[in-house]
Amino acid sequence: MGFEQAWLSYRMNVEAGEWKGISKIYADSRNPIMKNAVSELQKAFREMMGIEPVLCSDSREVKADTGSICFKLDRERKAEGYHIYEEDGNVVIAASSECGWLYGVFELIRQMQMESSIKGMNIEREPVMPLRMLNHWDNMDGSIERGYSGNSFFFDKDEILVEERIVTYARLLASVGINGTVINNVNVKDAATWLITDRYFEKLSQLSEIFADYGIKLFLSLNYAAPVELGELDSADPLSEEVRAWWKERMKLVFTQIPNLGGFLIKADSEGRPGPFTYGRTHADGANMLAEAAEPYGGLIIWRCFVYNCKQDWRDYKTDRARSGYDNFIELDGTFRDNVILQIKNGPMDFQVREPVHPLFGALKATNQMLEVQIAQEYTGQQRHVCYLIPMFKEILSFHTYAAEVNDTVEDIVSGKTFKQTKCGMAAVANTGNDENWTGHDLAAANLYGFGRLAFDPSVTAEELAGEWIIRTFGKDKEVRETLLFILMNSWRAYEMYNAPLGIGWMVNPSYHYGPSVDGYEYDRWGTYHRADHIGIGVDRSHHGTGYAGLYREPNASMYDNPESCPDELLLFFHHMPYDHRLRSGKTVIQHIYDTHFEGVELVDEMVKRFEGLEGKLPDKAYRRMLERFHHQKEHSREWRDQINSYFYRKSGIADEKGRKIY
Ligand code: GCV
Repeated sequence: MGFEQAWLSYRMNVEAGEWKGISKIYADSRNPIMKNAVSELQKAFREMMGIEPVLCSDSREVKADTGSICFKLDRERKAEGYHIYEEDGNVVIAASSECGWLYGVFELIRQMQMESSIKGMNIEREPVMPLRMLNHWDNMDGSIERGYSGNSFFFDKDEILVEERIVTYARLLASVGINGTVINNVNVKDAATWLITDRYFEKLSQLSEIFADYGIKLFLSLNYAAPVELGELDSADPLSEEVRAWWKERMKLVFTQIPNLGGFLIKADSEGRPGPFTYGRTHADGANMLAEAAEPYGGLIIWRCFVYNCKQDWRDYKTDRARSGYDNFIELDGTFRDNVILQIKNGPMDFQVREPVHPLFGALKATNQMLEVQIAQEYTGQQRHVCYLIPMFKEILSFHTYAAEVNDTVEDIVSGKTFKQTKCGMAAVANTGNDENWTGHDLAAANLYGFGRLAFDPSVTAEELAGEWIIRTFGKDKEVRETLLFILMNSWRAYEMYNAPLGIGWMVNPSYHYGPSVDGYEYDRWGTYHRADHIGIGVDRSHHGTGYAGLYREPNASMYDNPESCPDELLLFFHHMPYDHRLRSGKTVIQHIYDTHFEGVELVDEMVKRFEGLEGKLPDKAYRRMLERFHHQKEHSREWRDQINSYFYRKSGIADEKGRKIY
């Protein structure tokens, strides 16, 4: 399938005379990263201004010039950081490494697209989070677990694809500062177990080389039971000498055969995947065994904390899936090797439209940590509904954990500020596939764009990111900008309004997680309940219930524990409340449910109406793709509204104060 260039389409016309005055680029482009940087710059000038600055290799001439771009070595600067400034009418990009120059080039192109003035330009940046990664859940048969934009562009029929698209993929990632990617699903099965064997080394090295030339490290998801499943040993016990020796040999082979490999991501003892529990060992035993073997090659072991008992009996009111990540890992704090990073989902459940921040953030003090978010919209409309997630990520990053007097937010922790760590960062479960526009819904690309930019620089607002993404993708037209900004900035709020109420989550169809099914998970064995009856709804996670609220540091623990101080939007996550309980907003729980469901649909109608006004102002193909999805969202939001409202009307017997139609 063909593919578009997303925000690197360079389809807009840059008019500004200052930019048009650039006539030379001074660069030594022998290094492959520099070669890519320079050719990107040339492409941008050519496509947006129709000019071809001359490439000169001798930078001594630059002094006598104006209207040129040149690259300068600045050894003081951190790797990946850059300083762009104007000097005597020339643009200088100073950095200490090729990656810094590459990021500087993408920054300059961004400034060009925003038509910022060159005169007096002075931009200094370095990435706030050391690791900024994508996690693809791509299977080797070409399918993607929770993929909503076509098939994999990495794999097909158990083979690795190395196609032209990969280069554009790498450009897109580098342009927003993403520096690592895990290309295969964390559920490693069948052929994927063989990725660490010579069956796939050649293709993997080709991929890793393409990525390396854009400053990106290749990572793989690993099958914990590989020694057994590859038929070489009878055990994967992390304390067995034989198993440890096997991994040492394997890591030596893999790291020497795949240059630029960054390391491995592991899902163990979770949802049926094997892990150290099989041998009565801890997650630290498992992670440390792999880390010791990968350490000589600078390899990282990224170990996921998504571990829970997925077979809870509904009569059991004490077991709580939300607690399990914490309970499984807290005792292990400080016992992991230095090249292990624990990767923690943003919330304790699973990427719901609203969850509290995972309590491990702020609790773990002596362990490298990474935040995992999901831009694949598994529970937030599957890239058929528009749901711009950056405002949610901003809230998560700015959450105060109270783990320290200062620098105590999630952002501080995963940037290494709180506990002085260098191996930390943020990963997003990717939303890409081989659809022409990469992300199914054209507007879902704003999540990919925003995620990368945010991990590099969390100080940017969600609105700024949306605004610049719109300009870079669709150009400068004012109406286009204002309309799409309105849609993006209201989309998460709208989705939350017609979805499960007040933080309770999970009212989706089990297994494929799309569309409303209030009781779908209530009568399932996965321990994800809402516990609604005719009097009230919610899970008691206070000290009277599962005690989950107490896992946070004070004052968060007390705030969540008490229904009077618990924020409305999370009330039912923490408490079982009667329908006539008055929220802090002044509304009763039941009236809140009705109102938000009606208002959510009205907001979608408004978004669709405004979108339809853009006909003729957007590229036709993109407009039609989006229009089809908007029409679906309009219908589907009504289904959500009606199912949720009638369910609670029938359960509670309480009528809507405003007398609207509830079935
Ligand atoms: C890759 C959820 C998803 C699964 C996913 C899992 C995980 O349960 O529904 O598809 O598996 O999370 O994050 O490992």
